[in-house]
Amino acid sequence: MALVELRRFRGSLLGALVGDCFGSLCEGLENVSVEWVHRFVHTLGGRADALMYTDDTAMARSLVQSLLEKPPFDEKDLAQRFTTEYFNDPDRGYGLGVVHVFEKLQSGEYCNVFTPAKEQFNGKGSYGNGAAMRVVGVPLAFPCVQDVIKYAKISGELTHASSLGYNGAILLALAVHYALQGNLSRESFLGHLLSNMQEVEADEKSRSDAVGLELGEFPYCNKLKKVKEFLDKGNVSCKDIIDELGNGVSALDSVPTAIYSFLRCLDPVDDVPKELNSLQRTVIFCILLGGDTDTIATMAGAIAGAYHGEDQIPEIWRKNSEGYKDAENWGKQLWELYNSRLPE
Ligand code: R7I
Ligand code: MG
Ligand code: MG
Ligand code: MG
Repeated sequence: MALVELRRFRGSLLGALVGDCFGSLCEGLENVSVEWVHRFVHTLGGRADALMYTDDTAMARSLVQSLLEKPPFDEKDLAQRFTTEYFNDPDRGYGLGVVHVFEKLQSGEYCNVFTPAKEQFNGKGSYGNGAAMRVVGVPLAFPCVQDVIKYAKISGELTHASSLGYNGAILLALAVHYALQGNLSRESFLGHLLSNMQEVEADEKSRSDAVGLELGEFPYCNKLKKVKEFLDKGNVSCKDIIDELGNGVSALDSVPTAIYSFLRCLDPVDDVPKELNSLQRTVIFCILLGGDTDTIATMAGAIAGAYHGEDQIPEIWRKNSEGYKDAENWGKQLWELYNSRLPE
């Protein structure tokens, strides 16, 4: 395996941060106007305060810190960090269900840190996008695909016991993993993701969870095929993207949309200001979709940042994002960790 450049690690954490901070302004809106987005981009320089990050970044930060301080992976430490962070700063816009997991972990009545997540939604576990939105540290810490899959899954299972939830985290982690390698064609990028997800979704629990939710088997693979179809078509409308790929709070309705947004924004897009580079375009494109904008933009930003590198995130974008210095510093530390784990 070849050495991966530092700019990609910092780019991925910064892209994720900017996506969350900027996207949070529109979370839950059905319509985000092109005029509003243009005004936002052009007045960024005059803002007095940085935009605050939300639960997406709060949890991503806990995961990165745990990966750096408790290698290779310590689920108890991670559960503790998620919980402590939530109780220190609960008003970051957390999902409505996941707070029960933190309350149970805090109660001290659970010795197995995975049990509270299994009790969510009448024992079915959450299929929200919370496991995917925070996973970026995993592909930045582990160079080997099998480790990326394994730790994306375990880190997700602390809050999201439905395979629809943690498989979304696996897919997002894989997308960042392949983006880090740079220089992939859209076809080979999607081809790698599809082949990995065919294996991931073939297991018994993935099949039965998907069938139980009336989604049919291999729901992520089917969405990836739709992503390919849309890219081949070219100018697919916002409405078709929302109808077919989704812009909602479930992982299945948001992770493939983030992947699509990254790939579509490799080329210029109508409605996005022309002077923006590919990474900036990706973040703005996600915001224009409306719905779960902070989360879709943070996931697409993580992929785009890994692919394009931090050079595409201008100073003014960073400075408007709370905690950007941490992203820069942790990007460097993850880069060192990743490279130390490359096979000889
Ligand atoms: O997944 P999660 O952490 O939420 C992340 C979202 C992101 O948009 C963040 O920016 C933040 O705003 O929240 O939190 P969960 O509470 O586990 O899941 C989110 C939502 O998905 C839940 O509140 C439910 O509305 C829905 N959901 C389900 N609904 C029915 N049945 C998740 N799983 C189920 C389910 O099994
Ligand atoms: Mg959020
Ligand atoms: Mg919210
Ligand atoms: Mg969100």
